[in-house]
Amino acid sequence: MSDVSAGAAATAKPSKRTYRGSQRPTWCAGCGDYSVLAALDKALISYGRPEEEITVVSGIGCSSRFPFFMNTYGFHSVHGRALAVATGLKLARPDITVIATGGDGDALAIGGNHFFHAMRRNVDLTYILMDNQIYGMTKGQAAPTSELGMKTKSTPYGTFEPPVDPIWAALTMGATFVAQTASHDPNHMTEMFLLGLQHRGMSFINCLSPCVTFNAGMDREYFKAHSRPLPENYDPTDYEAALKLVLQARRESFFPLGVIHVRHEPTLAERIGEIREIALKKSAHRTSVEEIIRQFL
Ligand SMILES: Cc1ncc(C[n+]2csc(CCOP(=O)(O)OP(=O)(O)O)c2C)c(N)n1
Ligand code: SF4
Ligand SMILES: [Mg+2]
Repeated sequence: MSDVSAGAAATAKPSKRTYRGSQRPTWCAGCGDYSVLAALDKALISYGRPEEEITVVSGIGCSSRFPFFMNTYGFHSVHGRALAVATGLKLARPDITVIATGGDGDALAIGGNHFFHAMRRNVDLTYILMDNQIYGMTKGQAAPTSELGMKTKSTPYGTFEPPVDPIWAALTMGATFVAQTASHDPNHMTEMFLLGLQHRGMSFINCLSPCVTFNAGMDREYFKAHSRPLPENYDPTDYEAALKLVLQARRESFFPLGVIHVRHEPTLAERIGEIREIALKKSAHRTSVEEIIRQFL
């Protein structure tokens, strides 16, 4: 579990009503984000932490509306800054479970800087990226994950930049749990979210979640047809195998679904704790600030 105390303080057994907020989602009918919300809800029921020990942090976008629809604490922050806020929160309150949610634009365009550094810092967070390969909220501009040549409102003649692969980015920047799932498979999503919540360290879960309004070509059927489960003998602890898999997926144009990589390393909070200990010991033998000032007088 992410925290040893997880679940221990639960007063009542979580139910369908525990984590669901009273506000009904305002997404378009058929939006993939509905299934993501339902799957997160189920994963949290299995995880079993009381709702007041969980915070959902987001940036801006359709997918970033998540905190409104949850009965946990929530922080609807600034576009591209979900991971910065979530990192600060986790450092200040390492005892709580912090979940970050958002879209491909939020994570990889305006938030790209924060994405890379949160991955390499191994912050103990669960980050759910709803990848619809478009800017949904602003009505259909190209996103960093949009396919090369895709025509959108901002690219009427087709995109000319190769897409960012979120799995490759997370793996190479150091995330210690990397998974991919899809909103057409709710049970798989629930399983991935639960494993992500239980992992201690940065859990990155890319979730193929169609925008039926502004990227109708990449709908549920498209993602279904282009997804493949991982081979039976796949070992997610083998980092090189994970890199090879992602390269193969890119060559053969498929989305691998499952836990692509997992390993265990100290988290950011643990590393900072160790440094604090060393610094405190050293400072015990140091000259005081007043003494230094006196020397200059
Ligand atoms: C600083 C800033 N720049 C730009 C915007 C406009 N904006 C709002 S949401 C968004 C992109 C949303 O796309 P994505 O993150 O993929 O989320 P989706 O709506 O697709 O779920 C943009 C550019 C903003 N709100 N704030
Ligand atoms: S615009 Fe797209 S991403 Fe936004 S709610 Fe509608 S279908 Fe979902
Ligand atoms: Mg998007």
